[in-house]
Amino acid sequence: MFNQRNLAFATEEQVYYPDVSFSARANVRDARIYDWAGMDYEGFWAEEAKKLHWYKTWDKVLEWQSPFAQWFVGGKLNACVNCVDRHLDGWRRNKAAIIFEGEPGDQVVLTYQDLHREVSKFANVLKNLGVAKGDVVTIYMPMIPEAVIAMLACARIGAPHSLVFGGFSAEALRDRINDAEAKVVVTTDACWRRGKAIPLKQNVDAALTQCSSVEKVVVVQRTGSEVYMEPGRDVWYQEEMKNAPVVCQPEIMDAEDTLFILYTSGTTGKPKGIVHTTGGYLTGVTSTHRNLFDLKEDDVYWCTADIGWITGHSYLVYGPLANGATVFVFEGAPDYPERDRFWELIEKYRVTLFYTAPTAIRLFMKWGESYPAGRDLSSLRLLGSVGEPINPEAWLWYHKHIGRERCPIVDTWWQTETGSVMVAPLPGLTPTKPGSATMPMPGVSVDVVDELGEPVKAGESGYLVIKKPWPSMLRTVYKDPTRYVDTYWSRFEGMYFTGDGARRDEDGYIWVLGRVDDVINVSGHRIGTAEVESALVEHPAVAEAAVIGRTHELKGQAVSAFVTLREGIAWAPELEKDLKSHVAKKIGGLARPEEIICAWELPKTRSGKIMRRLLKDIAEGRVLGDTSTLADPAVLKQLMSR
Ligand code: 6R9
Repeated sequence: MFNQRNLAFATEEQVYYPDVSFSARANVRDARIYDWAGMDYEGFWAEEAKKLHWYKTWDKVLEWQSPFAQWFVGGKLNACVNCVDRHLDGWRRNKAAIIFEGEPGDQVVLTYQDLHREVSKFANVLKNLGVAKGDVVTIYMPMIPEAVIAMLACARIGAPHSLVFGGFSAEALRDRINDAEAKVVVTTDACWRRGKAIPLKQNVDAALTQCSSVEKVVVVQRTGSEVYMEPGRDVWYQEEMKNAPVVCQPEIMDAEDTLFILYTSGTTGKPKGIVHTTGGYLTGVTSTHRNLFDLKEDDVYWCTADIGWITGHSYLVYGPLANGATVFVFEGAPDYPERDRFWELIEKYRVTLFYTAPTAIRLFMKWGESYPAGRDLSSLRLLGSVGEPINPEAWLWYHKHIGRERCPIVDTWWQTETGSVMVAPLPGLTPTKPGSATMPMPGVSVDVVDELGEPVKAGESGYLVIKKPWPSMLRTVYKDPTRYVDTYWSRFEGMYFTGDGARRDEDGYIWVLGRVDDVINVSGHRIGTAEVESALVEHPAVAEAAVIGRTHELKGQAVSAFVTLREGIAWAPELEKDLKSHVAKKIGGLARPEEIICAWELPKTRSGKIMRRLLKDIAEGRVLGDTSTLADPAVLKQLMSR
């Protein structure tokens, strides 16, 4: 197959082959894995599932009532037991599960045994606060060990968690708490960001003025900032943990019980609660983590993604811990106190596997190679990329200046909805091409199809779809199965539509081109144009708004907004500033528009649809595409002459 060195590639000059010595020791070295997983994907996934700890094995691998799937039907397990308890029997109990460094430089090491104790205690704290199996717990925390502990404690007692990224605003938090009807919120007083304490508890307080479901708030003391504690509602983590019992029997969960909900932006204003279940999700993330990162017992694995995103869930918590890995967790920013902080950490902790995002790599490129060059990165043996298409220049820079031309790069395409990686090279097998996520993972049926759902020919572009169910797939949109069907399963008959466009090259390699729907990918984070638009029109000065993603050198895409103002309101630089902070307040800093352009009218079709395509051309300074359906050409003139 393609791992043969004599295989001819149509684009030979761009091909990077796995190093022979790496391949010889790789976890996956037999290319026939693709064939047999392809012939019997249910059998393949069942074999992967058997590597987990089950109280009871399943009666049936897959129950598929399209588009609703159940995997490992009748199987019983607990995700926390798989991530923690099962490593306690042998020597691994004294292995570091988490090595943490905070932004100020504080360090914590938790062995698997330590993790077991802390998780069990916190599970008891949650129970004591009234959390029972099935109750949702919202976690709004920075990257500290207590966030991992809180997630695993929820999993232990069968309480689905819902993480909300710490950069989200009080209002975004409120909406997510209300949609999930969370009973308890776990947060911190504040978090460290470039030497400053950024309040989190304050946002929780603001959110909770409009959340009736929340009964208790647990506050981890992180920065020591002064916070308000509501009597009868708010408790300190450190206080509760003091006397919590160390034994907590895990709940025996059904394979299909919800493990967590995670909100993600879609094409309409309201974020979707993506539902992941226990058995299939854990199977998917554990298997892919082991195979993609070629995990060995003595690796130190670092995933820079925040725990509030799916990458943090799957490849910082569940996948690596289920595999008994040593996970490095870092709270801070890459440029604080210096621009070599990441490389300093790799040198200091001898990190071997490093997983980050293209947006970070482009930033490192901009800062220059002297920062990594000054550090010993010889411990690294594999690099990963996730979150957005990686441009070939960034890939080559990563390969040369971080991997020092020794480390394979796994460019991993996947989504919150897919739960685990769907398209990526296997590091010991797959020759890579800079910028291509290469090919579907074993047992996964990804294809690129045209408007009619027919596979595109080699060299052509189309829509990225998934044709068969997979264990870690989302099961539904929380409380909205219709939206699940409409969003993902209605575009093409019997196929899951990813929302991404892709090209398949002459060698069959997949090149993901980015979103083809109304989702903007800013620094690897998804933002719905509709969310930003509705935030803008809520502002008293704005009559109408259209938001697009335009190409941005560092962020991949940036939010660009076009607005028309209400009668009598004049455009001014202060208003632009005010609108930007209004969006940040409504959604979070990530969604803050890069620029806001004021127009007297937005370009629309004769049927009244805003022509975002033209706005994109304007924002990117391109020659305008087809304008024949435009209702009033004068509108464009004004926008162009800005
Ligand atoms: C894991 C994650 C999903 C969207 C996805 C796509 C983009 C992610 C990518 C990639 C090209 C990669 N994306 N990884 N595009 N190459 N390796 O990022 O999940 O936050 O849900 O975003 O991100 O557009 O559809 P999520």
